[in-house]
Amino acid sequence: MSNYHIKHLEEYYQVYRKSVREPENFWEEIAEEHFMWRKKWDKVLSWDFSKPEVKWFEGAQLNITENCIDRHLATRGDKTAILFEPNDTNEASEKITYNQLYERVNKFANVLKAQGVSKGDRVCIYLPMIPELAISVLACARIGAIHSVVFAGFSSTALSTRINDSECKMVITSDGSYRGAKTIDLKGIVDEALKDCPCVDTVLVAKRINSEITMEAGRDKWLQPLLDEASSECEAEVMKAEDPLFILYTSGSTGMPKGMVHTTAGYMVYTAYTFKNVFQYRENDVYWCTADIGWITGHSYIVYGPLANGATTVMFEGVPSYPDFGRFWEIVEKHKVNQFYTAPTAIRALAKQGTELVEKYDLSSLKTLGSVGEPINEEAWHWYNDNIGKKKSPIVDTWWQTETGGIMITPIPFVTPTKPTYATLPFIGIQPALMDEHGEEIKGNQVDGRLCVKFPWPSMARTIWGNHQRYKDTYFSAFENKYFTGDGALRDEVGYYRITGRVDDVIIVSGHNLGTAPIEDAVNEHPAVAESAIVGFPHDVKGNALYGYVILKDTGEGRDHNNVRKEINQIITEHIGPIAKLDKIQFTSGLPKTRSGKIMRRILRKIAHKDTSNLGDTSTLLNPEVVQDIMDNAL
Ligand code: 6R9
Repeated sequence: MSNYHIKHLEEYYQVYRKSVREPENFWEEIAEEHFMWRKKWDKVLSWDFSKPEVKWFEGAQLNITENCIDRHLATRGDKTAILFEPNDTNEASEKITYNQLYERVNKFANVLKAQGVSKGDRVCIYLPMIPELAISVLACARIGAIHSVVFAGFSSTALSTRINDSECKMVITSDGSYRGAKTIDLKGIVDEALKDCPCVDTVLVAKRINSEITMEAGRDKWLQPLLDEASSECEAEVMKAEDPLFILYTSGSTGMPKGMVHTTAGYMVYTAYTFKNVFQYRENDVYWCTADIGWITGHSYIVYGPLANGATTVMFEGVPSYPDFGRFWEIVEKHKVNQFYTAPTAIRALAKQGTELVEKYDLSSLKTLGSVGEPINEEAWHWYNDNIGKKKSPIVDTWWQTETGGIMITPIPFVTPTKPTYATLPFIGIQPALMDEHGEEIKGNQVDGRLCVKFPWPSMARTIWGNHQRYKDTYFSAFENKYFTGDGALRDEVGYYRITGRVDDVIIVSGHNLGTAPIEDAVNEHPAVAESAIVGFPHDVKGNALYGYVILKDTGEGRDHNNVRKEINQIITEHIGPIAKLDKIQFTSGLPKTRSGKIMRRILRKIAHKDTSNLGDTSTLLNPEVVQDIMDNAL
């Protein structure tokens, strides 16, 4: 079991050095010993960041579901694979064993085939956190269809944009979803989206809330009767290592969301290997990641990584505040959760509630705590460490991205000494670099710069669906021969990394990446709006909240500004989703612009941060007078 499971710091350094000196040998050994291949590779790695082109395990053949399910049946058939915890505390939790998962995935895969889906077709999955979500993801992978999961909190416009971009032929959804005390009409949102999606010919509908919905004849089909009739054996499609496994959209700084394409073999190897080490998962542990499968965290660390290790992975349908703010801890106690992985925004929201609801529950099963999605501030780190981990469960602050597929910079629990707010050390095989503004790598410690990666790793995204040029421009053009992350970072005196936040126009709100451009586009749709600029400002629960500067077409005299604010947020909700709503909207007569017409967001950001003592150089502005006016009326 060489190198697969790292248990002390010396070993980390030793394995890390090997992974950097002989990356191909290193990954070959991991791939060889821990996975099931239909055919082994001819070449471990070929790469060229100038194209960019990266291939891992070329020539290999496999099916990821055989690795996540079939191979466990002999030894773990009756072990719980997925532990489903419903929104409502009165509904029983459901344990799906590996045997049952095999059967359900195979049945679902046969339904997909019967409905005309075949290898390479794109299938959009728009489901709440119910077992069908994980099962449909795996069913696609079983037959080689490319899944594109869209988070079920996105609006109909956001959904149709994503469906059309990758020309999905099928949508899998449910009648509705539960979210705390509310129900959401998911099918209605799908119906609305599909008015603009000629590529979709079939909609499969899972029953969850038993609501009255309309079914369009010929297009919409109830899932359950089809599953009931399907065979529970479906031969796994033999996939090539570099065949696409899925598309997952992430926000860019401009316009259209980017459909990041992940491929099969490298993604599997890296997510499995990181899962094992970053969570120090041991057989019979119960692991829980609170993310939604609509995000990369859920893909890699609810579904693929855990199942590839034969783990028990919890899927929670609800929200941390329902029926009260003790829900997470109630679930930890109930299922004796050993590894708990969540986001700083959730920690801050829970910390606000005090510790009474924490103390009510027995959290002694916890061994490792994880954090992901945004920088974790010192206060939240300590609250998590003191009250949830009781100072004995290490916190793994894991930095990574949709684009990286798996965790990149992180402590290994019980191995790497942690340091609040630091993601600490690169994971095995990851070669980070900090770059200065002249494109030079900054060597040594106690430095900061733009975070890049200078060598390929197995789970990196290979392209943007339908737009390889954009992939190159976004990630491989800022710095020669390096992958640019869009984040800033510092490296301390011992070589630990701390991520300082985005250096582009992406704002992370409650852990969700939001591009400013699409929100501005939405705001500008309001008939009274002439122009707008969105920036982030610090928020004690969400991390960042959105501040909009809006110029109205007329002076706005006589208009009810609060009504306009409401309407703007309504439009944003329709176009993107409620997560992108603006917390503050300031009406202004102008926006600070450079002579080339670019909005100087740096100034707007400072004003939103209430940090106006040093606005920096404003002399290059076309309209410097507007700055004072904006400051005087800041919210
Ligand atoms: C996995 C995920 C990616 C962006 C990333 C960075 C921020 C994620 C972080 C973190 C500081 C951490 N981010 N984890 N920042 N510390 N531990 O979140 O993917 O949704 O694509 O977001 O999130 O800014 O660039 P994704």
